[in-house]
Amino acid sequence: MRMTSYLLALASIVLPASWAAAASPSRPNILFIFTDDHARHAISAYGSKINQTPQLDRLAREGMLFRNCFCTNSICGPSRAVIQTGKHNHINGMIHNGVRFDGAQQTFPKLLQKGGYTTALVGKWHLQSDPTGFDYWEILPGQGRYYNPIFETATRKKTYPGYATDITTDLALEWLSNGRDKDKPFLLMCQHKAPHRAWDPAPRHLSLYDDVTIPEPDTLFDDYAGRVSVAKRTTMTIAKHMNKRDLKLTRVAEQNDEQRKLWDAAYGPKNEAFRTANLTGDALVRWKYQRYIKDYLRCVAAVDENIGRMLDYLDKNGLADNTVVMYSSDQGFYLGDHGWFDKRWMYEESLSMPLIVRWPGATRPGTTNTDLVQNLDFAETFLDLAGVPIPDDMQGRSFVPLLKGETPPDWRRSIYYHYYEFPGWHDVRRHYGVRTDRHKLIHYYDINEWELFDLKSDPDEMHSVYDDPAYAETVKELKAELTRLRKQYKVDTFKEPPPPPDPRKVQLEPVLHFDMTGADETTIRDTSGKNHHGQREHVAIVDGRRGKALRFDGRGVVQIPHFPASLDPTYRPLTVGAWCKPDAADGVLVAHGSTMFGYSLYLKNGYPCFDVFAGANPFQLVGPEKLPLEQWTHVAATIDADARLALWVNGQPVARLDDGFHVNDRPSDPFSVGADVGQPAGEYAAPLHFRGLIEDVRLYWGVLDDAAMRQWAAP
Ligand code: SGN
Ligand code: CA
Repeated sequence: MRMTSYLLALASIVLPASWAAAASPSRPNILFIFTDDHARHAISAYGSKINQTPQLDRLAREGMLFRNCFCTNSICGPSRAVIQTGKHNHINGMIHNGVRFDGAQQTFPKLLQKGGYTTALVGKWHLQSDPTGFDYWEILPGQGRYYNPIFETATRKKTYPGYATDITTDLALEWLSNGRDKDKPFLLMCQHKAPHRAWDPAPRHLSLYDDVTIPEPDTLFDDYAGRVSVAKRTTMTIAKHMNKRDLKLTRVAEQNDEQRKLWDAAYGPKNEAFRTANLTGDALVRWKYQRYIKDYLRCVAAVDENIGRMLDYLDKNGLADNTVVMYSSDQGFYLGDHGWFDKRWMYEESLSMPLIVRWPGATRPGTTNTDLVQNLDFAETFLDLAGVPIPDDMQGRSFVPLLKGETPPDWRRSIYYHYYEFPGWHDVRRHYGVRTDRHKLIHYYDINEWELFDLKSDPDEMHSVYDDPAYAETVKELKAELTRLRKQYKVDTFKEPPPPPDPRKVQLEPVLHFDMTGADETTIRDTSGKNHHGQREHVAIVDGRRGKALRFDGRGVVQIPHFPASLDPTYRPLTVGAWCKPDAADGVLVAHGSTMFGYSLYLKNGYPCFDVFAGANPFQLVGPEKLPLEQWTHVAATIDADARLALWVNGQPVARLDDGFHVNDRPSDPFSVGADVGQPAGEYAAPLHFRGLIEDVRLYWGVLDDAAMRQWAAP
């Protein structure tokens, strides 16, 4: 543990009154203030170059700031599950956000409750199952929303007018005042949604930072040379992967009239100026960065103010001295660093968690700790603070000694990290790794690529030295350390779900073919032999171009109701298409999924279009010419193994996009023909019924070669 002399001097002034007097009080209250995606480099106590956080700074001044706190898995649900259990995700089950946390397992709130604490949780939870171990809980369902949020308890749902960060604090304070059993020490987990995407600021902060330019990170224009091959294939760049909602070029749906007015007054003129400026290239990236970072920091400003409200409440109600206040966030975040937003990677910006703890009477005010700690240690620390025994099966270690200024000689020298959410949002490959105070070794095990960073000479992790002979010994040592950690934490025996098939290895074969032979009253038979039979509603079978065709009258659809795994387009190269004879200029030929994950081949104003959505990132191709009405045309779309998109009309490519993307996770809505059921998988309002004839519908997991495409499209 280190302390600057300035802080030491400060501490010696403050100590006699508050520190020496109360010798480590037993069973303190615990206030855990937790945010979502708040990176350390957006906290001035951590040296932020982009904002001021006076209330967090106050907490740091009065407590201990941890410079080396890291998550075990840089994603929301998993981080929360680790905190609940004190165990790595392969043990608590929550390896990624798609899992439902098993709340029946041992968690620290339950142990505190048994140990005589009264416990409460408000705000973001995001573990899918109901919270357990709390006397009171009131949470945002799923991700929750910023404006007029809905909160739910075990028995009811309620919409609260206002802004989520304020309301979460209101609920927390209300419980402190009137909800809790005042005869018991309390645990209060106050968990904000902010500053999570889509970074919607409070009405009072909509114009904050309007008059300044926020400094750009040095790595905003990273080209990913010198890093793992897949670094450039991630869909989380400021340049290409921010949607209109992120950039506030569309409104927030949940606002009331008054909020909308303020919103329009703030963004309206700024958006107008943006539209007339017609920015392109780097200037456009810079504009997006400013828009993004300002909204992010506006959300942080509301968090900081609300932390101030909580601290003031403790002061005014005589609770400050016997309450441990701990501030953290589920993981870090890219604030334009490496050109990105989001998290997931084991690189510093998203691996790091802020951790500031104020423990009057035990922790020396204004101190800094540099030992390696993790969210894996939070549960153990809370139990230790409360004097409740720490179960042997927990995998972290209480940092109470660190808070008292004593680092045990056998404190950990390395941390283990493991990210699993692939396929999924933003396309970050699964990886595990080890970090010491100096080095970081990462293994992208699905593709068997490694990275090694020397954090001393390359703190921004711009150049992997894995292949540098000068580091051969370090690689050897760290590999041994990884093996040791994987054994210690029992990762080596864990069986995880297989990754999606390598697109290059997928064989070309039709997986669905509707040629309309063998159709009956309710079913369209799949003649590919793969049994992807479709259900038809309001669709007639009529004579077509060569054989039989489907006749759509503006309300019909053919869909495959249950989701066969064999139709999952995740990371697959594909060819999809049909012959069509449209009677109207708009209509869906084939669609699967939604604007989260999915694809759609359709006509808009007569133009053929192909949309692909990869984690809400839109990729779109539009043909240069309208399709003739009442004439047969062959339309198809392809995504190849390198995720290049193409749109084909009559066997010829008419539009291409070289940096497109695969559909990167399982679409939620069915595969459909003649309309898009459920949420739209294209930029239109669903169902966008087709009118006219469709025949010879085919889907392949692979790209047809030119000859095969021409044959299918032959008149
Ligand atoms: C949402 C976001 C993603 C984010 C995940 C996970 N998209 O899906 O950008 O990575 O949550 O975040 S959004 O368009 O819906 O905002 S987490 O905090 O829940 O792990
Ligand atoms: Ca998060």
